Amino acid sequence: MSTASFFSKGLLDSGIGEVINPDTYFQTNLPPRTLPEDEKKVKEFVNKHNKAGRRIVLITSGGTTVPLENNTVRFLDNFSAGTRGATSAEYPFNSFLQFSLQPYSRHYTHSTNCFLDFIELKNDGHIEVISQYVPKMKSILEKYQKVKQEGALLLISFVTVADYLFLLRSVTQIMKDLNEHAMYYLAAAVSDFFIPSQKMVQHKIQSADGGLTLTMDQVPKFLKPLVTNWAPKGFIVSFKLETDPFLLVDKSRQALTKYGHQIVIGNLLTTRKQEVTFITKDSEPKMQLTEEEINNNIEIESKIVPELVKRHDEWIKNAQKENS
Ligand code: PAZ
Repeated sequence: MSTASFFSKGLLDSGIGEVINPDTYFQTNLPPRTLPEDEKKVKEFVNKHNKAGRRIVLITSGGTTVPLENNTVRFLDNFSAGTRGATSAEYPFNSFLQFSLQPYSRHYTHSTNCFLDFIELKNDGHIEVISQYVPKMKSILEKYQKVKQEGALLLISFVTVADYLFLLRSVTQIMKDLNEHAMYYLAAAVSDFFIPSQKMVQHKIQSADGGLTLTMDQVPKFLKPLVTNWAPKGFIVSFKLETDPFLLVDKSRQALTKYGHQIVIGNLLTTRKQEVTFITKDSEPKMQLTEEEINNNIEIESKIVPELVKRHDEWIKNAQKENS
């Protein structure tokens, strides 16, 4: 099976803000300026790969910022380095909405992995990859070039939570006709709180005025309209991040029950790279890397993605049975 994918990339509450519904949110906030251009790219991408009989996966990844001023100098960010989405996009499915780390180049962009440390300047002025790094870089480069040649990866950026939500709504609606063949892999860390533009100060907040007290409104729970209206037949996987191990499974199950999608993958901040829990309607298996796998730099996404592809296959088969 070949697939194609997209990939994408804020919190503080010190008061009680308003709660609005998703429609009001979209009516009272401005879409990103690049939305029409991004929609065009996504339509072309979806049409091309759909015609070629490839499955399409929307991967969202990275944090979402919440500006504190209309002329933004300061903002709050939700934690995410963007590793989950960027890494997942390199395994058997590839696609996205993004900021921060990107697939393939992520191996050479961390502060501990600066690409300049992998190359050397020769006496004749040529620049070469240091020989010990060639095998790994060659293998990543081959995969990257293949994906590029096939146009199997579309990168779309977002920064603020508003950018993210407008893009998410547009992309899922463009993918709606793919029905059960579309997968939504929602790993972005989406802020739960924001300050509406009309309640935000115009200019940089001045520290001369003393401490800062913020009142934020709640970002509406967009998973509800996504599951019910934007992508009602799609295979939808969301992630849930917690820091308290005693809350993880309960909070993940609450999300699954509330929104009615297929899987919530629960993970803890401290162990997210070694362990996740798949919460489905009738099970909650843990997926863990062994000590040996950790020592061999195996990435947990190399297990998550094939498992999801298998479950998506079953989802498609069941939908086709129901339709026949
Ligand atoms: O990008 P990263 O690898 O640093 O972190 C990934 C993650 C923990 C943000 C992701 O797996 C996740 O749980 N996303 C959902 C976050 C949330 O509950 O809003």
